[in-house]
Amino acid sequence: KDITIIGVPMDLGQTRRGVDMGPSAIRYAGIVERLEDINYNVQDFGDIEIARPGTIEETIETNLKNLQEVSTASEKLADTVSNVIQENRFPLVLGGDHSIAIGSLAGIAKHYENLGVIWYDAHGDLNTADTSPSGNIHGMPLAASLGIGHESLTGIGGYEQKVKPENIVIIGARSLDEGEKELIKERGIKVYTMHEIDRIGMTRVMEETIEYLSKKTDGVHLSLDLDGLDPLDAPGVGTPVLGGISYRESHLAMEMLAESQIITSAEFVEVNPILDERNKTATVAVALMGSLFGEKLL
Ligand code: DIR
Ligand code: MN
Ligand code: MN
Ligand code: MN
Repeated sequence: KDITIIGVPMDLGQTRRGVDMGPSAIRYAGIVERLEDINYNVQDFGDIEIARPGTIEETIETNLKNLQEVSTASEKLADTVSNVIQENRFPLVLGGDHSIAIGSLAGIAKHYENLGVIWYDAHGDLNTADTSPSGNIHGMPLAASLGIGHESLTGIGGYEQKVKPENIVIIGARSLDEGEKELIKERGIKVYTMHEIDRIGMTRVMEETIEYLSKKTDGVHLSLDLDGLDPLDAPGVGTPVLGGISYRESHLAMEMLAESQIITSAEFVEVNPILDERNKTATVAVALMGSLFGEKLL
């Protein structure tokens, strides 16, 4: 399938500057060439325009940081992603912080009856204004996509629920806030924490995930936060957490997804070149995208 790359230079969903340069860093690491080398037709849409903080008048009383700017950008991204799917192309979204998943999912989910989501992340991103310890919207996109949280986030695209809890699989979790743990139990969201990955291995985690989702979904979105990986392999992220998924395990996961052919859209987020070591994290992201799209050694 033909691929359209959409850059989202968003850094307003959290407080460390530099993640807005993620799309540039990933392009510089050679994503277009990498996908063309395995015979895809690749179109680079360029970047979604993001307002600078404070340039949109705040009309809402809230503890959520940069809510209006994030919400405005999310609507733009949702429209763009939706158009790409309409053109029968695969949307590959490059972040930017993880708040952009709100817009991606809003644009994607309306094209499916039962969208599945793989959330590859150290975190659950299941906070709301009430449970968030930080007020950072990048800790909320999965909750917002379930229809839980501030209506300026849940209402993007003109509808509330983008994904059903039983169609979500979180992989790599090792830092969850209390409210997120409650939501996971209450809604029955499937989670493979680092404990399960260590215990049963990435092979079985992916076999089970693919089996679980392919039975009941008609499309699967991969939302990959680079902080799902161990900071030794992906140091250029804003909220690193020790004890993460390795580079090798992540390649295996992407290769198994490629074989399964269940992935219908994807985003790679939280690459922050200012916090990185010689663009290592963007390079890892590009290598993982290569595997996701079927690159093989032999
Ligand atoms: C934390 C951190 N749970 C929060 N979340 C992050 O601020 O809500 N998500 N870093 O990727
Ligand atoms: Mn995240
Ligand atoms: Mn994360
Ligand atoms: Mn994050």
